[in-house]
Amino acid sequence: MESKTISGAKILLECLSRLGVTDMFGYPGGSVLKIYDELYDFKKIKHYLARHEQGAIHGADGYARSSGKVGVCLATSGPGVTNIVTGIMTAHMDSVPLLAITGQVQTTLLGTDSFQETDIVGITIPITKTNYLITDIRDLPRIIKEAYYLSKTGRPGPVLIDIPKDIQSTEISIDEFEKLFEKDFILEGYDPIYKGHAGQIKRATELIKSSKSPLIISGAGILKSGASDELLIFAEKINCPVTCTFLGLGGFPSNHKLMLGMLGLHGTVASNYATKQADLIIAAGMRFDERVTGNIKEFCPNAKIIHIDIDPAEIDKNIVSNVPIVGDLNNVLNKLNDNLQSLTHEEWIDKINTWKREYPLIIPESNDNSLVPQYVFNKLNTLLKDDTLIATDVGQHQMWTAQFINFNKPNTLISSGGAGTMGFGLPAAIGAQIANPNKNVVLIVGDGSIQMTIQELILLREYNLPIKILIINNSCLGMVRQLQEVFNEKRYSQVDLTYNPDFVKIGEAYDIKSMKLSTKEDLNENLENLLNLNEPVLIEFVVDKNQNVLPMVPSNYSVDKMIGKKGVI
Ligand SMILES: Cc1ncc(C[n+]2csc(CCOP(=O)(O)OP(=O)(O)O)c2C)c(N)n1
Repeated sequence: MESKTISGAKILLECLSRLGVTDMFGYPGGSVLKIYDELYDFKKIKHYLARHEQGAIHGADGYARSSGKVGVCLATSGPGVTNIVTGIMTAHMDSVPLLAITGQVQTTLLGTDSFQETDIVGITIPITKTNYLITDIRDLPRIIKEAYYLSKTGRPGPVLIDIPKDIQSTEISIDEFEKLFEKDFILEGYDPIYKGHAGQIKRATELIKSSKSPLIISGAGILKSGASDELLIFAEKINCPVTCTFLGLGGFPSNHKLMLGMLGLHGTVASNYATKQADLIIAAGMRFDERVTGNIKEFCPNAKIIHIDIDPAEIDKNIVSNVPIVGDLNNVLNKLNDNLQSLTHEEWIDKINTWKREYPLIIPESNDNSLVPQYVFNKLNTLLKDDTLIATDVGQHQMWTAQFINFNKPNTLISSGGAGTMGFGLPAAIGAQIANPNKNVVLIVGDGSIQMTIQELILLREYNLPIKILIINNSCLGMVRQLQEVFNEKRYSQVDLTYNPDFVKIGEAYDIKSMKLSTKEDLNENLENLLNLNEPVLIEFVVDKNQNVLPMVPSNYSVDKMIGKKGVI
């Protein structure tokens, strides 16, 4: 006879599945035993077994970033959940919709320092949109629905649900479960504003009409609200140059004539100069992070600011705006497009084009046949197709990716921006490939960062993921070495990675086709073919360690005070 009851663990899976979850990433343990037991027969959700919880959470993150769906990660209590804290923080900083489901010791043992007990709800308060400890199975259906809704609406973000062991194994009748699931939830005080205020939009329209040198700064909000098409119409209509934050790359086509590239710390000269001279900044879904503003007191000194964001907490947080508009960018830009006639700013655009011509990105010459990283990136840019998903890790390779690779399509860059989490790239690429089985996924990663989550390589083989892993091996922790060169008189403290493993052998040990490319000839002969193979491939590029990411705004300087504008410091 079929069971007429349902366990907390099964409720969790059933609710997730009804909400549309088809994939989850995780790692088992004693406190999630019951959930894994239910998963054994539950065919509606596919589980991907990472080899470290950090891999599981970044996997869920890459899945979410590349698809817009909610990423789900499951971890056991104690060391299991503390291993996902970095990933939760990473998702929180970049507003990624995630559900972290964690096991907890049974309710009667809470607060007793029981085996593998940790207060994960306490730990993650500042890095989740909200979090829950379940103490009554009857709350479970509502909370799962609520958590899912919260993670993906308004400004998206991670939500954590901590489920004690006894709640997972308690059973209630199926009838009761159905009734509980049907019930609507009420979220007091949570009411994201999607429609911008008409009066403010009118004020913005007037400012735009009277501006002589406007600049749009496009942030990740453009991508999250799916407003790239609206932005394109808007920028073309008012003939306004566009610059992007790092996470905003892809929101406006890199190859568009109005595009200036990235701004800020390693931004283009044209972008940073433009912020200095603009009389109007239209900040769209960006948060004036210090990597963008440099010395905030000297940022955009001549400009009025229109700031559009879905999160009211962002308005006037770092920069005080003249016209604040809280709302969804799609709606707001749509409205602005309706209000505005075509405009021209020829003089301003000419000025910007002069900067673009005068300060292009430089590829240093290598005397012999050896590889400089910029040469590799420039070549990659000619080979990678527009719809390729490009995941990166953190460091110089990440910034060269931002500078040299054209992002012409939305949501094609998957990278840890706000947190800058090393070890993010490989598992995030895995998540992206799982969410997008028909797309090409390429990971660009440093020799330092790949070693932080290298164990996840086995998932490429196990789940047949044809990801191309490109290791930029400069035998050092390049980005820190660069800082030491510029700020610490070349006292290269603990950044040397001469003792690296043999990456080709590592790839082969995971049964992945692997190859080392050390010269321009090697690269020109092999790279294109390797990128086109329909199987996982690991390519190690051996590059000059002395190269720096330039230009660069020294810490706390005004962004127009870049060093290395001509490619040398
Ligand atoms: C978890 C973590 N630890 C330390 C850092 C500081 N950090 C930023 S970049 C970097 C070096 C990265 O080296 P590598 O992966 O080899 O890339 P490269 O800069 O050489 O391209 C370090 C140590 C970080 N961002 N994240």
